[in-house]
Amino acid sequence: MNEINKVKEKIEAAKKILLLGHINPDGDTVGAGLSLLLGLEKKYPEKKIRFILQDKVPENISFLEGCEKIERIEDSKDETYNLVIFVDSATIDRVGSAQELVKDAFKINIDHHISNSNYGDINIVKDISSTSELMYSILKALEIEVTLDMAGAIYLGIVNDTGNFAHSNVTENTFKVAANLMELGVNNNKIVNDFFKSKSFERMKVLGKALSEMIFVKEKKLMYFYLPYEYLKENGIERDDTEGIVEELINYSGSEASLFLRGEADGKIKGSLRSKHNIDVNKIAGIFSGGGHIKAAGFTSELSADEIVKKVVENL
Ligand SMILES: [Mn+2]
Repeated sequence: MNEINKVKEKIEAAKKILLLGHINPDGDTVGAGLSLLLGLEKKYPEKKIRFILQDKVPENISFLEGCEKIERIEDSKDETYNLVIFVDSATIDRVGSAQELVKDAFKINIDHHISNSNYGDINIVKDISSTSELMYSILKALEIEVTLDMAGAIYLGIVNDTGNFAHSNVTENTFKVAANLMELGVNNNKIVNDFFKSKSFERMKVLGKALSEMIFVKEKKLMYFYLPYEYLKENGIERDDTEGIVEELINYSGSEASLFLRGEADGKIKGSLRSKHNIDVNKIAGIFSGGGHIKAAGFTSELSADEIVKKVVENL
């Protein structure tokens, strides 16, 4: 990793460093950003370092030690930074309104999405399970000691993006990193319970709705479900409550791909795609200017749900 020396130089030269992750933060963006925040704070106590997200950290992630240090965009409008480090964000747009804090700062882009546009002045983009797994090796390379709080954050990030070590993105290195984190004292059972087995009532109900109303397109082995915004609003369903629906849709033995569509307040539709074996859903998300990974991708579209389904079916 040649870039790492440049990264180190930039960190050492900067007085004020801003870390940014994506909108609707998940365990990986929080895990990668939080572990880096805690590590940098410890190694460079004289520097001002902040980790800012547009949106709130979901309940089932906020048990992580140090999570209270993560700030929201509205607390921090007027600051300027020498260095901005993006984590788990395939494009600059993914950080949402936090973009306005970037200004002329030097940009480091740390990510694992194959669709990453290499928007940084330095890009460390690797095809690996999670940005958190990547962050572990970056912290090591920066000679930052990984402590238990950082280890917990990284572990959760890996669990998030690998579906608890079940997806095809898991490699030998993923297990090696996980083993190292457990050596540091990570309680895997507690993290997995706090993260997965802490769903809200609304979340369980909306999952039930999805499972009873999902539609299967037999010719293309596609299982899909559309949740209109009105339903979300009327039933007090938060965005986090629909997490995981797309993964449930692909559990059907007959499906090779799944699509979950959710209406947004602005009238657009957010789409999530999953693939079981060989279908490249990154490509399909690309039709709607989205992206992600071969087996998991997403997009936002102004088309109607019917039009989106039609296009997806045509391209499968
Ligand atoms: Mn990720």
